[in-house]
Order: sequence, then structure tokens, then C-alpha cells
Amino acid sequence: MSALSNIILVGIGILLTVTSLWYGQNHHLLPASAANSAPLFDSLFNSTLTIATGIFLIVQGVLIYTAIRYRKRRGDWGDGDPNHGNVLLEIVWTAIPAVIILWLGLSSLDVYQAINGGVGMGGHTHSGMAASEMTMAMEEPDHGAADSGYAYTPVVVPGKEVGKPELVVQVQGMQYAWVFTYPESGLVAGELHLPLNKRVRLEMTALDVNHAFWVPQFRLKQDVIPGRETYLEFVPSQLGEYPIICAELCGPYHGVMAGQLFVETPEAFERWQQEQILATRPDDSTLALAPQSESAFARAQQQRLGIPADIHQALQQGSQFSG
Ligand SMILES: [Cu+2]
Repeated sequence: MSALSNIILVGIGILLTVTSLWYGQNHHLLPASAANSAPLFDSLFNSTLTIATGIFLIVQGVLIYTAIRYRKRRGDWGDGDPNHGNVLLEIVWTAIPAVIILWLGLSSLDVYQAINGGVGMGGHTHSGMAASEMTMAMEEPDHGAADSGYAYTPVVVPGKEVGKPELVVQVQGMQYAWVFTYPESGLVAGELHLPLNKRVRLEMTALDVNHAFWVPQFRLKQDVIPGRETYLEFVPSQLGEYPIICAELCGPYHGVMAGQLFVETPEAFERWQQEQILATRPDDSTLALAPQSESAFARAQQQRLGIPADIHQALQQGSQFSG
């Protein structure tokens, strides 16, 4: 090989590396990130994409170069030189992907365990193999998770101290809706509201068939399975409204199985919770909180719901209404 072709090869190598590194960081393929789980996923995704870009460019480059360099020339009817086997090449192109896949697998397991509350595959926990910003500390739970036989492992995620979740929400998936229960207040809602910058733990199960809880902006996706609990643990970091999508084909109306997730300030979250509790349980406490006579309360509800006055009156008097 001449000195010139060596220089060209090194130049191509540098160009390839720079291009791959640049594209790995500037692909704009992911939506906005709105939870602390997103950077964990994104750094893994970016590294994977950097490697994939490099491999793509090498393979396509060699393909195009070979097609041009060794094309059939005019008047050449030969088969070309017999060429079979290259032990060194075969070792290299087996060893490099093996190392890449092994690294990818271990890094993925780390991220997977960080976002589902430290529960490993098959219920065992592992202690951060690949060096990363997540380290895991073993600790026994004092709620829920212990009953299902899983070890509960709080996860250190950037920007948030290790600790117990500040809010637990039970998620139920069913054909074709999500139902959210807030065990502390007993509230059951069709929307998931979460306070900003609080550590949240979702305890999820399904009532009928397999579903999957997916919030793209949080980079969270987890199977929701009848008969067992799965978990997600994260800290919402951006105010806003985000879609919850079912990511497991669960029946003919799977496509419409979507929900809404609202990240709110802790004050707005409290207000929403109080409003929901009042709206779903209009009992004595409702009247106590909004001091007014029963008829004034009924009138306000009538106006709020847009019930015509005569219908409302008829209903109040308990008389038959026909029209
Ligand atoms: Cu579903």
C-alpha cells in the first residue's frame, strides 16, 4: 500500500468517526424530553445511533466503492480471480459486533432497571454492571412490592436523591382505557396528573389482556400484564400535557386506547385532586367546603351542567317528566 492510499484511508476514518459522532448527537429523531428517565434513554440511544451510523457508512461505502472499482469492463467476459475465505477478516467482523452487542445488552439492562423501579428480569435485581450515572442500592420495601415477591430497589437518577417515591399511583389497563388510582386520597381518575419534580412510582396491572404503558416524552414503555405488577419509577421534569399510548396490540380497538398525562406544579396538582374528589363525591363535605344552602348548591350544579331550569325543577320535585 502506498503512502498516499494510507493517508486517504486515515482521512476517511477520521471523516467517518466525526460524521457518526455528529449525527449521533444531532439526529432530532426523539420528541422533547419531559422526565428524568429521558436522558438515561437518550444517551443510550445516541451511543447506539453513533455506532449504527458508523457501520452504515462503512458498509455502504465499501459496497459503492466495490461496485465502481470492480465493475465489468467493456470486452471482459472473465469470472475474475477465484477468492475464498479470509480468516483474519472473519475474526474481526465477528468479534467487533459481539463486543458491541454485549455492551448494548448490559447498558440496556441498566436503563431498563433504572426506569422500572429496580426490578430486574424474572424479579432478581442486579447491581449496575456497566459504569453509568445510575448506581443501585438494595433496600427492602415497606409497601406493595414486597407482597409480589420482588425486591424493591430505589434507583439513583440524575437530579434526584435516592429515596422512596413521593407519589404512588396504581395504573390499571383494560380494553380500551387506562384507570389511575391515587391510594393516598382514594381518588380514581381517567387522566394521570403528576406533580412536577416529585419522584413517582407507577404500580401497574391489567384487568383483561396484555397492554403496554408508553409515554414517548418520558421515554418510558412497560408491559402491563394481568395477574402481576410491573413498575415504572421516574421524576417528571417538564410541565405540560403528554399522550399515554397503549403499545401492545390488545384487541380491535387497541388504536384508540390512549390517555392523557398532565405534569403540573405541586399546587395545581393538589387543586386538581381536591376538585376531582369534590366532583366525584358530592357529599356533606362538599357543602362544608363551599358553604351555601343545599338549594343554592343544586342551582350551581344545574347551571354548571347546563340542565334547563324546568327539567331541573321537575327532577327536584321528583315528578315524572315526559317530553
Ligand atoms: Cu391496550
